[in-house]
Amino acid sequence: MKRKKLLVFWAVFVVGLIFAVALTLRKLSVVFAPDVYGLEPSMFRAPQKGEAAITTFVSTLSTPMSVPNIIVILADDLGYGDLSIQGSPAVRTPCVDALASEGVRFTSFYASAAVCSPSRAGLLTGRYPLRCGIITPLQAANDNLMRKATRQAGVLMAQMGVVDMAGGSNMVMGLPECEITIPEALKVAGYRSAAIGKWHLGDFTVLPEYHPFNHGFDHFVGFNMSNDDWPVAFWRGKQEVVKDIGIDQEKYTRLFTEEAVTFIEQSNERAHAREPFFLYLAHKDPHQPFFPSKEFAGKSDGGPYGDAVSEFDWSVGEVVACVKRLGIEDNTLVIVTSDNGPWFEGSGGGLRGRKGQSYEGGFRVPCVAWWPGHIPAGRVVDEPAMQTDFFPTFMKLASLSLPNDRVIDGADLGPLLTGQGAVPERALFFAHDYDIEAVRAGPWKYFRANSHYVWPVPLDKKDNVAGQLAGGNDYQPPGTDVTVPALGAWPSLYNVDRDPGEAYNVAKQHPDVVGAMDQRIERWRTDYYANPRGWQ
Ligand SMILES: [Ca+2]
Repeated sequence: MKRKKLLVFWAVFVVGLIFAVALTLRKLSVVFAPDVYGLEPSMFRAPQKGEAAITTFVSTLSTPMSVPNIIVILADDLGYGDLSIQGSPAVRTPCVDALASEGVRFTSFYASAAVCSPSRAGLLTGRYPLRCGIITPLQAANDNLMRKATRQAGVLMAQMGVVDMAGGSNMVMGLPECEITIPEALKVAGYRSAAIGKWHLGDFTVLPEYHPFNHGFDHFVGFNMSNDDWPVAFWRGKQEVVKDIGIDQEKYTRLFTEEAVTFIEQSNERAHAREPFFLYLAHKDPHQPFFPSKEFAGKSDGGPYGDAVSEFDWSVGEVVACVKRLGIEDNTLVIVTSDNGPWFEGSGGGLRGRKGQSYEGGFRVPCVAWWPGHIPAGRVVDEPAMQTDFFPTFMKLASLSLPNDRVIDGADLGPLLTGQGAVPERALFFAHDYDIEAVRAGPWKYFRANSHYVWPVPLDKKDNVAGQLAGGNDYQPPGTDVTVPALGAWPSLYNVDRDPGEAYNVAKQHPDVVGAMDQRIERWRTDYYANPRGWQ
């Protein structure tokens, strides 16, 4: 009995201690939080015009004879170099390769962020994810105390500049309802939409407002979170089917593929004949941990990662085969891409950096678009583009106006898809947490800083503790005011047309470009902090 009491005492003591540490870190993180941002979570939840209907913001421009079905197949953490058509020596991707040879392949295509949740928010809204308050992967709403405390420690350390782990510092717990997503807008043109696979835009098992049904999707089968966010739940519509899939993940790529095929078939049946569809098939592959099914395990030369890529490729083939079988290929646009660069495994194809980084390896992803009769076969487009471009591209195809009350950051890719023009000259921005670290315009990519230079220690940031310590290595010849950086010179400028590996900093040779690019970042930051949501 005495022993039991003692155990209870210690249990209460340990839990209390964890609470105290977590609360202290939370308090400290507020003390250390840089207030330059001036951002408040409430800013990201408030709609501009109350709960107005979508038709207040999006309207039909004309009544076209027909509008295309749209399918976006999103890989998770698939690297630029993981396609055989882009040079993978270890993985064969015959289905994506075939799509590229029958369609268009983009070689400078960027995700809107270098990690999952913000990237998906950018893809679905056409806006930089900073605008909706999602800067880092969203966490489970009821995560355990230890993980919450660890994250708070990471936030605190990040704010002190010791490590670069801002995880947990999102302004919101999921995609705010007041954002307008692709399926919400397409609904104005009569589209029926499905999300199949990984959601990761709010843990709707605890916070139902973040369910895909509240973001314009009519059909959902998939996970609430990432496949490594245990517990991760499997849902069908509004029904939780499996509370925690654990490591029983082998069946899901096939299951999601079959669900996608069923959705396409149903959409093509008489009952839905007049409804175009939008399918967002977001696979878990090849995000780690890798659980390829029996049919693929051990079959590639790329280990379990390569097997997962092969299975993703197979899934693309199945979806395209379905479209061809139904004879709707001349009315169906299929896009295959990835939410960010490769993480612990996978290939950036010679690009510098990986997932989480603003270098090309973090942001530049595969992108193939296929639409027989509309997209000429076998084209390669080197012009830069970003996943935020999908929203305005699809609006144009559906003959819809862009929302009239907010900034849409993307541009219509129609001219690049058809080969009949270009997109207007513009800049693409690369954010890491709340910092715009880099900008791409024309051949140039300019960095003010890069927090992940040596992850997770941000040695390159001279405005924080770690950076200042590293700066101690700078050499100053006695009696001079000259300082020679020992670890790296910032800012940096790369000509990514000639130097996609970002190997040669040419900032000193092109001070005019540096100046212009720096101004572009500064202007964007100024506008953003004055009007974070981009309301117009
Ligand atoms: Ca990802």
